[in-house]
Amino acid sequence: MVILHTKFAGFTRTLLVAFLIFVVVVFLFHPGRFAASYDFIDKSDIFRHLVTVPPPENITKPLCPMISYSKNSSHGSYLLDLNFKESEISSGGRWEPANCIAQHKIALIIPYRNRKKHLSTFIDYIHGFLQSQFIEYSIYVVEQSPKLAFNRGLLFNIGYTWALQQEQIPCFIFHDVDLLPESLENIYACTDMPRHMSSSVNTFRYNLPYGTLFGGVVAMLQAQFQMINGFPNRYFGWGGEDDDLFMRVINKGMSIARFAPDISRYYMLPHIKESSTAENTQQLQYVSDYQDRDGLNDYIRYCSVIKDKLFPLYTLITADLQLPVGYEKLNQ
Ligand SMILES: [Mn+2]
Repeated sequence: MVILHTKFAGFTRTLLVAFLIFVVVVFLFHPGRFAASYDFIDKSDIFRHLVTVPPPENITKPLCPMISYSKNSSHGSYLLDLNFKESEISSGGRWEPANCIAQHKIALIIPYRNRKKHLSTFIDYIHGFLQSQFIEYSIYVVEQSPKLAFNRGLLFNIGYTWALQQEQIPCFIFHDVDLLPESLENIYACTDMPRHMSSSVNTFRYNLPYGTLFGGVVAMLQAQFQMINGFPNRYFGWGGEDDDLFMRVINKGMSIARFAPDISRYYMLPHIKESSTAENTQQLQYVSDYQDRDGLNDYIRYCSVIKDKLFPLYTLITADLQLPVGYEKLNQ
């Protein structure tokens, strides 16, 4: 009896240990472990927050249909199979629906260097995506010359200003070249608050790593972008400029909007992850000091030559950058 009891106890202990190991493993690898839960606009409220283009006075065509949001959306878990006809796209990557009046008009701004494969994959995908949503759009790729470290924020400021010189655009989408939207419910349009569109990315197991993340894909109205003085120009190298942008929005009394996680899904084209630059992280504590003088209103000091070239599927803006006088003293 005693022997039996000990054997039984040993077995229970083994079971218990196995169970505890199981719990720990589940805890460590659970997809939600690093998730920051976030507020988002309820599907039934999205139309109330979207900012549409007012239709022209005498309309000859019907307005394009809006996306219908179903309660249980069957979101794509991977990339969509979409098509477009190159012959229907105007030189420089412009398009508008032929048979209806678009309710959204955007410019897509994409900072770029050395990612040829990503660029062609992105461009081929996004035309079909935007056309399925009946968006009137133009695509601007802003390429930085090789000599200085990559400056994502500065390239956005350059692309924004250049696009506005070509045409009147109410809504801008600032887009990384390696992110592909997975759901057609993720409408490429602006909301009454600056909008973070890429809150569920596959490389983060479709979770938001931290609540103030404002990188990847962001949509802003012209007025919102002007109000925050655009992106900062001083961030060379990887990281920081997106957190700076978030603080700019908050400093001006706005907040950010997001859509539900199942709508905001993105697939990131594979690349080696870079690590953030120490100077970039340090600058973040001074954003409110320099926000009004570092941004849209002084980016030109960083530019020597800017030119554009119209390709069939996009406009390429090439920017030759320089460090402005006094740049070394910025952080002293
Ligand atoms: Mn990336």
